[in-house]
Amino acid sequence: MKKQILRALKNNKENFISGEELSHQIGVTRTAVWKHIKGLKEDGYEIESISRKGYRLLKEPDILDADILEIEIKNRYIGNKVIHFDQVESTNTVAKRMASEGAEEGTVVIAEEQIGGRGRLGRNWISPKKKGIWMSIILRPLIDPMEAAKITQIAAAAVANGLMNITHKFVGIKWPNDIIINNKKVCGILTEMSAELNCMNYIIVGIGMNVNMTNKEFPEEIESIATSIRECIGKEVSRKEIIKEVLHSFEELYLDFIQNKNIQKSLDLCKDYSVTLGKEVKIKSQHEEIIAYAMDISEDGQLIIKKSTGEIKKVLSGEVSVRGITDYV
Ligand code: BTX
Repeated sequence: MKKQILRALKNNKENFISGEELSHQIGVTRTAVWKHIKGLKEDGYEIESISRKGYRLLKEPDILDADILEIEIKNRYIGNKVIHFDQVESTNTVAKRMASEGAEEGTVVIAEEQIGGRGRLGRNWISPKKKGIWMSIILRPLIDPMEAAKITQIAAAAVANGLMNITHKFVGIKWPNDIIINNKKVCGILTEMSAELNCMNYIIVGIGMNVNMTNKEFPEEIESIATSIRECIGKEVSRKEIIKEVLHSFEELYLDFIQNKNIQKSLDLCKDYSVTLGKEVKIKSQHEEIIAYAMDISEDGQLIIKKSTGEIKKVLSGEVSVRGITDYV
């Protein structure tokens, strides 16, 4: 009911809508309308009420309400269903469980706080309460598991694109999964999958983005390598607006890949935004550490490097640090 009232207020943002009209539209008494308006005000919505005129929505709070996000994310698939938690271990873990229980493609799991947020290779991802966007998207693409790396590239392109639209600052992609502003990490992407030999069950794309924390609020272990959108543009930003931009961009690029088999748009964005290409990189794998020159990103999302011996090689994953970016060690 609250959702319907909010939808009506949002559709009428500039104007007043009378209690009578609301009760008529939604099919409840005027007292019920009044109670729900009261509830919305308690949730932080600023609603002007004037007798004989009705109600008018003035300002919305930056809360991540699943109902509201479902109304406002105007995508075909991605974000049509949003599941919101106050606190989880990891949204990727929750999303994996839901995907294995049959959750539909495009479902987005989002949390205010993660107490066991994960990065790659078992590293942790710091995810303080209400300060960032900690979300996971469930996908069911009919692709070969070997192609999973492309999904990370699509996500990186979507995040960079979405953030550029919001910040109007230079946003960089450090291949394959970090988004960088001012040489520091503002967002990380963790892609996980469940697959059989040559068929994909599901993919989870986890996106962790520092939004409204100040530099001082980062714990010591990451304060020199991490930044937030707020630090970058000098004011608090609506997490909801960022989510909408990023998911919108993601859907466009993902559908182009799934329906038209076209990854080119995403790859072009990854190359345009890249802070890796044309730089000296250090690649650490289990057995070796290579210093090389980053030349290009291949069709399948791999990094093409040139070693000092002249040998050209493709790198699928591994630890890549880029000279000039603060975590170059
Ligand atoms: P990564 O392995 O590339 O980066 C992890 C490293 O990044 C850590 O070891 C630490 O040095 C640094 N780090 C940790 N927290 C932060 C932070 N908040 N900001 C900047 N740097 C940090 C990157 O892995 C992939 C991260 C994905 C996170 C999302 S959140 C939603 C979803 N759920 C989940 O558990 N993980 C994903």
